[in-house]
Amino acid sequence: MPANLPRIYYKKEENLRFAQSPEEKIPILKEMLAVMPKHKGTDNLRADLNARIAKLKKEARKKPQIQRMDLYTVAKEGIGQVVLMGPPNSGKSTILSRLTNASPDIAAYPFTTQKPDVGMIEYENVQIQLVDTPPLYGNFHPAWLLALGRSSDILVGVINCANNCEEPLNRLLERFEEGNMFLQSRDFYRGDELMPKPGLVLVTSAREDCLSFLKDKYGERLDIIEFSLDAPPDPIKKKIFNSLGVLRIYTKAPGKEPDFSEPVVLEKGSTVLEAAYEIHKDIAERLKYARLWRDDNKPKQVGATQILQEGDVVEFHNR
Ligand SMILES: Nc1nc2c(ncn2[C@@H]2O[C@H](COP(=O)(O)OP(=O)(O)O)[C@@H](O)[C@H]2O)c(=O)[nH]1
Ligand SMILES: [Mg+2]
Repeated sequence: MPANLPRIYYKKEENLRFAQSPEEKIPILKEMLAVMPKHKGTDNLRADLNARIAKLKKEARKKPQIQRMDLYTVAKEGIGQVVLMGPPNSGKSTILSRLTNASPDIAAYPFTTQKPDVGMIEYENVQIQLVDTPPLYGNFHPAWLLALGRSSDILVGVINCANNCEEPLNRLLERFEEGNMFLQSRDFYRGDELMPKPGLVLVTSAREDCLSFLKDKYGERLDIIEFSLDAPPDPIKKKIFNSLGVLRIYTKAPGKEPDFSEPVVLEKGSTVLEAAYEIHKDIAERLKYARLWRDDNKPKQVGATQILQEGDVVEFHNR
């Protein structure tokens, strides 16, 4: 019997390739189990995944240094995890305090931030987790720092270009690459590089000529965005949301209005079936068709493979 797995399963399997420690791998394997339909065709695969999880748990217990790392893995919250990373005094903690309700220590000396600080960005009707980290500085960064970057949904490099324009960016990209993260913008993100990492770069204290130089030289591959304390934070929140590569849809029951305060958040390119899986496995397994409202047009009857767009309203109909 063929397994008939949803596409989201293969995406998670793909993420598994980049995970390096048991701490990174276990949650991904659990997510793969969660989206796997329950039937005879998946029995072997489920048993196999459970065995892999058990083995990884054993491995994690064996290594005491990994347990210490555990302290600083950050449980994901909201629609995505965004990790700020960069050299000392580049403005990471300032950015966390500007974009979220968190109040990290901010000071003009290095190593003010010793462990991850977490805040939530409120963007329209969703929340995005923002994580501030200790400095990535030569070889002096803690071992868990790069693992946190790899397991993030997007990585935001932070540099200060007050004294030097190109060098901080080059050094940061090199550090990331040493950690197996090839930072690139979501639009550029083609997945054909060995270890692509979607994200962006925030530049603090940059002169206008430096910013335009960096955008000219790196702009095709990377989103380079100015961060200034004087500017309103909303455009930066929007860029962060966009680089998550997700879309929001709204579900409704027949005869009722959709609740626009509670979006269902899906990866771009997701189908009606994947939306159903996101809500509940039963809805997905019993799906017959859906009604779709888009751009104020009349509702349309669509099937499971219909690709969804930002703002779609969907009504599921079961067998
Ligand atoms: N002029 C200016 N100073 C900033 C900016 N962002 C941060 N700073 C200052 O840079 C110093 C280091 O900031 P902090 O956020 O603690 O950097 P971190 O080490 O990367 O977390 C502090 O004195 C901040 O007030 C900015 O956009 N413009
Ligand atoms: Mg800091």
